[in-house]
Amino acid sequence: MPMQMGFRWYGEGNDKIKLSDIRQIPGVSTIVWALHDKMPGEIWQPEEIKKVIDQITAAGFNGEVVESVNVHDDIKIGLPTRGAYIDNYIQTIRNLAPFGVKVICYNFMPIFDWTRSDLFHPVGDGSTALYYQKDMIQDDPKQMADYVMSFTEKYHMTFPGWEPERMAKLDELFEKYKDVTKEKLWANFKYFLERLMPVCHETGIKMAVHMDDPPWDIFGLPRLLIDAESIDRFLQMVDDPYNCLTLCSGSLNANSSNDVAAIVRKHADRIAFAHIRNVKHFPNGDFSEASHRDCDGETGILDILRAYHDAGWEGYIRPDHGRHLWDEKPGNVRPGYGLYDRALGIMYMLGAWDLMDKEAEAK
Ligand SMILES: [Mn+2]
Repeated sequence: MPMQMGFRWYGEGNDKIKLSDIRQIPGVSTIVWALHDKMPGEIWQPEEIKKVIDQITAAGFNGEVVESVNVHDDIKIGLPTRGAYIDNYIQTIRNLAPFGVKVICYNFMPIFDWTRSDLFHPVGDGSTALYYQKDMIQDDPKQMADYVMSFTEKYHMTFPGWEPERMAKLDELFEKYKDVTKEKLWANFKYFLERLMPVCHETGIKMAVHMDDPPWDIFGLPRLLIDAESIDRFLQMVDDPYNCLTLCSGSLNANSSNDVAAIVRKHADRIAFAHIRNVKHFPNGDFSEASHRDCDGETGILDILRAYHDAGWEGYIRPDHGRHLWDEKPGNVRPGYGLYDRALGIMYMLGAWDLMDKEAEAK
């Protein structure tokens, strides 16, 4: 079985892109989905899951990858209440299994999910992309949260990991995390995974942690999955075939010294899900997201694809963020999740992959 191409879809009424649009992109087998109205810690109920899976399968896809089932802050902080939230997480895994789900993507980042200073930054060719201005994300978490949340208010759009209910309690959250050192966060992470592994074996669902984005501490909050060394530590910490990675090339390569292809070669068997995103770096430390074409950034997209191909890798893959093209602008597109650039990214990846297949056949 070759790699399986996926496309992230936010669900009916929550995404302007229709499943019938995605159907016209060659090679997509898997819709990467979630119940986006669920708060971290809530159980996903079978009837809610069924409703989305029915839409996905009716459109000719499978719904084998969920991104994300978010982890409640109390689990990351290690509060006594974590037990009940882990029980809920386990129940959600059990509820997803009968619907054919194979991989759950999640992250273990304190408070903030992905972080950017500009969601619609001009790339220079008329398109826009997510942008990280280093000096804007240093001191004041509220400024950044307010900026991201301003899109929520203006366009009636919520972002995963940026739930208004959580962001309203930012001070309280920072206070709760104040004693959570990096080592404590690692320990809480291990505790969580060790409780999940038996149910993963039982249900056949792999837990695939997303890399921290960007891969460094922000606002004094520790971040764990940032480089090759921390990935080694993570995989050894819970050395189980169901404890896997969502290897996000763009998250890791925000630090340009991270060699994503080398990580693929070392750990292909533990990568359940691949995100392909290209990053363009600037000398002052800022970076912009870029098209998937290798030469448009420094991430090494072709080397990464070759590493997966050489490994005979059979996991799920998707274009990660794309630029906003043509008529895609604030108000009609989810930042990073337009239709066009992600479709172009898929064609780029499939082009490279098909050629590698042909070369391998000819040998
Ligand atoms: Mn990603």
